[in-house]
Amino acid sequence: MSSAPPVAPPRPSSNGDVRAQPPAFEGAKGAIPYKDSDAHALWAVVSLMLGILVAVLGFFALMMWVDAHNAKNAADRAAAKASSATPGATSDLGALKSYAGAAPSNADALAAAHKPFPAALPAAPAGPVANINLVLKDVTVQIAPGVKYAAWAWAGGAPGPVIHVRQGQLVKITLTNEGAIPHSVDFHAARIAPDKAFGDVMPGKSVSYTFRASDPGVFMYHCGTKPVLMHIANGMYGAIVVDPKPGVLPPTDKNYVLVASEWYLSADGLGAPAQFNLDKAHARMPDWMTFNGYAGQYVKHPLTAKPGELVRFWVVDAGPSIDTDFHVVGTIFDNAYPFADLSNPRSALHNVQTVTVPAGGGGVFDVKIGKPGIYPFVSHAFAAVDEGQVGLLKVGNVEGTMSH
Ligand SMILES: [Cu+2]
Repeated sequence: MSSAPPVAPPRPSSNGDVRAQPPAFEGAKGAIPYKDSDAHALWAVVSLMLGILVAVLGFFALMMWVDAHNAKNAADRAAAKASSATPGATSDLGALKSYAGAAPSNADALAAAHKPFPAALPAAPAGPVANINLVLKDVTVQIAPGVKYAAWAWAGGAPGPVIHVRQGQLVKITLTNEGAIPHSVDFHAARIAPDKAFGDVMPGKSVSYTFRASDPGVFMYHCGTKPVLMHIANGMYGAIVVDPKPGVLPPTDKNYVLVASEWYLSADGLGAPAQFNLDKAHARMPDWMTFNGYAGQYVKHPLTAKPGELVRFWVVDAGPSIDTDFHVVGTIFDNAYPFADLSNPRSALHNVQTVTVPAGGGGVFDVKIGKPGIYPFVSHAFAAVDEGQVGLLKVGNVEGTMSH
């Protein structure tokens, strides 16, 4: 902004007249004589500019007030909403009742009597075609000592049978639905149009499809009928191991398959069987988390190895929604194949402690343990351990139980 010229204010003359004071620089040599009309023009310009400045500042001040006012209104509305909400509406999640850890008095004896799901990898069928027959069935299963659950699962319960094929085999799936409602089966090991192969099968019907097991690894299979969350949570999942070509992976002494999953219960299941609770499943608030469908079954019935043997864990996380952070207490993975990618074993990880197996994914882990002892395997997201996702690997002929 330009400054006003140094014009002295008018002052009375000796005779009382008021006249303009000459500019201070009037005496400067070569100065242009100052005129009244020039001063008026200058004042007009200055006044105009001051006016514009005031208007601009005023505009911004108004905008700031509007912003502040809007923010205050928004805060008031939020506060009013919070204070006017009903207790039930704000505490829905808090109102979900957990049945985690529910157990009858004879739980220990029941756990000892429980026949554990066979974790040992079965042999792959010989020949170019692997024929797989799967039967879906509504069955009541035990998911923890004394805890019954009305499952939609497989003829043998949940998870479904471990399927073992070799890379390159043609896999022929025959699915029979003995359940009360439509179901289907989605194989993650397949590269196939899902709308053709994974369609619903009506109760009492069977369907067959084939796929080439071209990708080695361990993969989930599951019912893909809507709502998928409910069908998986009810037990409709399993694992398929696709062996890579011989010589690709280090040879093993023991192979164990673990399918991690979580259970969402409508009741404790100690009397009548519990059923699926959708609110808990949406909140990802399981009551039980398991390896192979039953909480802590390999604590009472440990998996075994001899000192120095190479043990391979083939892990699938069936979810439906929570990852498994796989870890073996007391050792380090000699080889880890994240996401069960066995197509390029040179990209495997070595000497790592914990590897996440995502829901709907797999992982392959090798351990070679020299010192006899009891080595727990867990999801190291430790709420999962409290809810049952834990087992023991007993190395050598040792006594005792878990340290964790
Ligand atoms: Cu289903």
